[in-house]
Amino acid sequence: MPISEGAKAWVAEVAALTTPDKIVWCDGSEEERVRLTEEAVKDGVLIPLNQDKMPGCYLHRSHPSDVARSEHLTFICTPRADEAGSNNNWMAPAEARDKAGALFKNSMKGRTMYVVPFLMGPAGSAFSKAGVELTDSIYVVLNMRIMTRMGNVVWDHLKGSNDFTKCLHSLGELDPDKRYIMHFPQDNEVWSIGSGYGGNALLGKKCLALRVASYLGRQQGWLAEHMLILGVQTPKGDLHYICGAFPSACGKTNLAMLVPPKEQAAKGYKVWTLGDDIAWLRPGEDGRLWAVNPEAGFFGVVPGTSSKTNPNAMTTIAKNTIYTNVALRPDGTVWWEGHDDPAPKEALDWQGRPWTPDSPERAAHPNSRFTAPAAQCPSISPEWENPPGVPISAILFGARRQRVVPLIYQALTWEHGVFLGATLSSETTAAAAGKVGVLRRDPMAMLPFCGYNMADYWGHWLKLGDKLKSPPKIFRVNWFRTGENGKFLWPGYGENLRVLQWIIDRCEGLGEAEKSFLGYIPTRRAIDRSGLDVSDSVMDQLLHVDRIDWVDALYGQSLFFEKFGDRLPESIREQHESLARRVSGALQQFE
Ligand code: OXD
Ligand code: MN
Repeated sequence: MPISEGAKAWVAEVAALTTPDKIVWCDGSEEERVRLTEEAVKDGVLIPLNQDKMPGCYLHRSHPSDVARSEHLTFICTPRADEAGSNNNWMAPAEARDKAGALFKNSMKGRTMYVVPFLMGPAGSAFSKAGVELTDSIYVVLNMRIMTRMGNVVWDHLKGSNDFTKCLHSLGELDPDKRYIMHFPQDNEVWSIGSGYGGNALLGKKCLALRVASYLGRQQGWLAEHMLILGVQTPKGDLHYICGAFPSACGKTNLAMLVPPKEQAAKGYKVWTLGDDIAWLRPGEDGRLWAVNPEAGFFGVVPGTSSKTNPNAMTTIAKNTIYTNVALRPDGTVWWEGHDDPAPKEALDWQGRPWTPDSPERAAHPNSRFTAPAAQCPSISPEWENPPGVPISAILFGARRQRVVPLIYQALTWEHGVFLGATLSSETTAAAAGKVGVLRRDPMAMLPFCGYNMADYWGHWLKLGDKLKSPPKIFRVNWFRTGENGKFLWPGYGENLRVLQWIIDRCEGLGEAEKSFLGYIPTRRAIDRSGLDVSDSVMDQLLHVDRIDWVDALYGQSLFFEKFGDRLPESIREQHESLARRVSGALQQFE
C-alpha cells in the first residue's frame, strides 16, 4: 500500500522545523534492523554484548540524568484546563506548541530524522491504532521495532487514510531544563523533546497507548488501561483471562509471566502471558469485557529479575534484547542486582565506570530496563494476537502497601470495584523521577497516564459497566504486606497463582469468603496452601483488616476526592460514604 499522503506532508512540515541532515523512512525489514544496529554500534549508542552467550543482545547507556519518566514535565494540552483535571499538568495548546516548538527548531541539525510508522495492536484488528513517530534517536527506532509492529504493515493497515497519531520526538539537548512531553489528544498528536528514556520517548507506549488512547476511549466507549493480561488454565481445562492494574515497578511483568509452583503445575494449572503493561478493553457483543495488548514487546524493569522471580523473563531476554543501564561484565554479558549469578568481582557499572562489590553505588540503575520481543516469552498465549482480544473474567487492582491492605479482597459490585480502583494508593518506586517509598494515590495505577480529568474517567468506568451483561469481578490484591519484622508475609512470585485460584473460584461462583466491611475476604483455608510454608497465623495476618487503619484511610480518601470537586461521580461519593458507614458499624460492634 502506498504511504499515506498526510504522512508525507507532515514529514515535510517537521523537516522544515527541525532541519535534519537526512530523512530515513523505516520499512520494518530485517535488512533495515541489521543496518541500523550496525550504525548504532558505530556511533556508540549500542554496545554489542557477547554474541555467543547473548545472541542479538546490546547494551545502551543513557545520559545519567535521563533514567525515568519525567512526570513533572509531562503535560496534557487540552483547550480547557478542567478537561485535563488536577491529576495532570496542563498547558494551553498554543503555549505548549510555542514552548516546545522553540526547542524543536533546528533540533535535528546534523542528525538523521527517522520516520517510524507503527501499529499499536495486532495487524488486522479493527481495534488497532496507527502512529508515526519522527525521531532523531536510533535507540528509539530500534526499541520501537521491538515494542510495536513497525514498518510497512502500517501503510497496509491505513489503506491510504491519514488516521494516525502524529508522534514527534527529538533528543534535543538531553537537558532536563529543556524537556517536555506534550500531549494534544484532541489533535491526536504528541510532542516529546529532551529525553531518550522509554516512557518519555517510545511514544507508542505511555503517550499513545495510554494518554491519547484513554482520551479516545472515552469518546468511543472503551478503556485504555495500565494493566497486564494473563490467562489461567484450570485443571478442568477452562481458561480464565485476568487483567491487573499495578503502578510502575510493582511486579506486573512477573505476574504476567507467572510460572505455577510445582504443586499447582502437577494439579494441571497453566498460566499464559498476553501482555505486561497495557490493555485496551472493550465491551463485546456478548456483554463481556474483551482485552487486547497493544504492544509487541516488553519494556521491563531489570533489577530483581532472576530464575527465581521470573524464569520466563530470563528466557525471554536471553536473545534479541536491548538492555539499558545495566552493568557489563568482562566477558561481555550483563549483570544487575538480584541476578542469578553472584556479584562479579569486577564490572563496569551502568554509567561505564569500574565497579566492584565494594563500590558504594549499585552496579545497575534501579530503573534499568530490558526491551524484548513478546513472541520470545515461553508462556506467550496462542491468543495474544487475537484481533478481537480475549474475554476478561476478573480485574485486579494491586499496589505496594506494607500495612493496612489485606492480601486479597473482592469488591461487592462493579461500582464498588471502580471505587477500589479509584482509591488505589502505593508506595513509590524508581520508575518515575522522585523519592522512592512515599505513599501516593494512584487510581487504577493510571495517575501518570490518564489523558483527561480523572473524575470523568471514573464516570466513564461506571458507564462502561452499565454496558456489560457479565462484567468481570473486581479484586484488590497486595503482595507486599509486611510483618512486625518488616519482612514480606506472602512469598509472592509463582505462589501468587494460589491467590489467582481463589479469584477464579469466585468467578465460577465457588471459593469460600467472609463479608467484611471492605468486601469479600477469603476464609483462612480458602487459599490453597498445600506444599507452602505459610502458617495459619501468617495467613490471618495477611487477611486481617484493622478498623482504625481504615478510619485513617477514609480520611485520606476524602482529601483526595475533594480535589475533584463537583466532578466526582455521585456513585464514587456514595461508595465512600457507604464504606464509612460499614467501618463505623464494625467499630460499634466492638465497643
Ligand atoms: C513502564 C512504567 O515503563 O510504568 O511501564 O513506567
Ligand atoms: Mn507501566
